[in-house]
Amino acid sequence: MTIMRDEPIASSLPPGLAGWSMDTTFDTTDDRELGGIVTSKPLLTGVIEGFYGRAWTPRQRLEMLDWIVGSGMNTFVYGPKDDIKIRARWREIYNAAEAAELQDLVEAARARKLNFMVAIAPCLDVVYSDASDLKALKRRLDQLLALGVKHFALLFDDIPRTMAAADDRAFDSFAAAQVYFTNSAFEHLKSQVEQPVLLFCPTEYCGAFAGHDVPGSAYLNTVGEGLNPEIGVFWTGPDIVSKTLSAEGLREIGRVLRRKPVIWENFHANDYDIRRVMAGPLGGRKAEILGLIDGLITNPNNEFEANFVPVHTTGAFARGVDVEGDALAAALPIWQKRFRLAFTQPTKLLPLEDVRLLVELFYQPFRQGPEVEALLQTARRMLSEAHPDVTSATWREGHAAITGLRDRIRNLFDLMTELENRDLFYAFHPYLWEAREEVTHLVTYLDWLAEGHPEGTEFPDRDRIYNFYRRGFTVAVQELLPRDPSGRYRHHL
Ligand code: GDL
Repeated sequence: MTIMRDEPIASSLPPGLAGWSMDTTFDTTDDRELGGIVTSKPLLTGVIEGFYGRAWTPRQRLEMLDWIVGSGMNTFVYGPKDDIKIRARWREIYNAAEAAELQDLVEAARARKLNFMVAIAPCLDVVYSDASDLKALKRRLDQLLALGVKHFALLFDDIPRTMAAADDRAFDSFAAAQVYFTNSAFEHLKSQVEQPVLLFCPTEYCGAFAGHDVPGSAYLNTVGEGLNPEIGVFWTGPDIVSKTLSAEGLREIGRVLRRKPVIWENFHANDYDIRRVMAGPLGGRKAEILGLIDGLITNPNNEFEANFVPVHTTGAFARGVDVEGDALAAALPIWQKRFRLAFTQPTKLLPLEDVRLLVELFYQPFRQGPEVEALLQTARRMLSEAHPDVTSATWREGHAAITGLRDRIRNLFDLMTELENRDLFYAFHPYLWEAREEVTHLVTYLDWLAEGHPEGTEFPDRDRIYNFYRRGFTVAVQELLPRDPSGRYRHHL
């Protein structure tokens, strides 16, 4: 969908989103335990295109702005690792075509009253003490300021902690070098524009990178002490992809940083595991954390179309709504409108229960959807003995239930091939293919068990190449370091 610049916003929203309430000024409660830390800022909420891999298209970004508005959030951060001028070529300004593309986004965001933030990641080869590098950064900022950008992020994620020899001489530490560089950028922004916003992504952006000792991290303490208090700091939680974000953990990082963190939410990211997509609701976070953060910005799936429920439920969470219940239930029928089946007159949509099944199958990083998980549990029980009593009512019921799941997945797979929206189709196709293959294989096995094969006969494994899509170089390397059920490495297993 191309949005005309002077088109009124309400009419440019996708059907179903236009009437949604937009609450971008959601106020977080002051948290006294942080003592003395600025708390009155409105929560910065939204989406960061901040993953590795193929970036979204300009059209998808415009659509994402609508999703952000529709889910009551207020910010889009442009930061694809795939934009070479964000990271490897950070010193180079955008050419005319690239600048025009960004300008479109600036205007589209402005028309929707959204904050539009641009990331620059000078971290790979910057020499922090080199005046010409600071000049290069200012030139980049100036170009973006001229395009109307007022919100910026400086990213120092995923880099080695080594500095140029000149920096080792010039600064007490790696953190001090980054603090100097970032503070200087902020001073420059303040001299050019009123109320600029700058976020800093530290190299230690999660507890794991601070050796699981946040208060003891010299790096984070230096950032907390030295970084201009008006600059926000990104934090992903205890891990890069955090199962939970606890109030206690957020108080701890808040104390060290001397400000509340802005959460860079990787819960729905999938760039680190190409076999998965996270299409379910946000989870593992309780509303009590809202008073302990200055922002919640989600970095979701590479597949744009898989992100409707993630974005919607993240927005709902930021407004204090129960995500896995109310927000998910509200999002599904709206998302369903994108699942138009081609060649149907009048238009037919993928049935709601199939949209729900899609979400159940590709739910969250740490669990499947509840219904699918219950069925997997049934299958685990059925296969927990070498010679199960396949004539028992429980076993037969389980067999029927798993067969039913297979049939639903096959049906979903077939219907998805008819989607008019091919991006949506391809967003799930590889994952759905695997799901169908595996569950079909499982049912074939259960059928074979149920047939009561004669003692000593083997399941005809040659009918299917053994685990065919889990082969290749990566798996061969991974198999060198097997892990036991508790996750510990046992190379001799
Ligand atoms: C990261 C990267 C991010 C990536 C994510 C998930 C941060 C701050 N940086 O390490 O670009 O998408 O993990 O793989 O999260």
